[in-house]
Amino acid sequence: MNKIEHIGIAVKDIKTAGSLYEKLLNTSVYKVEEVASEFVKTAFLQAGPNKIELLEASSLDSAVSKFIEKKGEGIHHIAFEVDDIEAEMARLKAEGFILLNDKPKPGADNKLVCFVHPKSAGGVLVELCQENPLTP
Ligand code: CMX
Repeated sequence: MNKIEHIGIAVKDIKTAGSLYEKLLNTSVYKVEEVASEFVKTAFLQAGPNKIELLEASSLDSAVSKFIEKKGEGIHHIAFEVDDIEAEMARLKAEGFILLNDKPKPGADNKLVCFVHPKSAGGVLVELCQENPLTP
């Protein structure tokens, strides 16, 4: 695995949280994107080399909605950049980690992603991210 690609933060309202994080990080939201397949609205901020993804649930069925209901707003996942997501998924599976999808799936910000269940990863929801070669 390479660097941390981003940190995902669950928020109740992406506009309110966007303003808060813009002040906190002294930068601007540079991209807002709805990921229909994950039932989330996302907003991205860059602070130096660090990327933050704000996540608002767009449906009560969303993983983010359940997370906020149980734990409140806060850090939801850590995403690591990988060069070869299928190889990394095979490696983690062989090591006994529980993958939440069998194949890489399209995620926000032109990435192919796979999530690792927090129960198998020390209580942290981990995301693998690879640039999606099919998108510009
Ligand atoms: N971080 C740490 N622990 C988490 C968690 C998170 N983000 N989300 C849930 N958990 C915990 C729950 O609190 C629960 O703990 P306890 O058993 O101790 O109470 C445990 O994980 C298991 O929960 P579960 O009932 O099996 O499953 P949930 O319905 O809570 O779903 C998860 C958890 C991880 C399977 C689900 O959130 C998921 O599939 N996530 C991957 C997809 C996703 O998060 N999409 C949104 C982001 C998309 C994007 O970044 O673009």
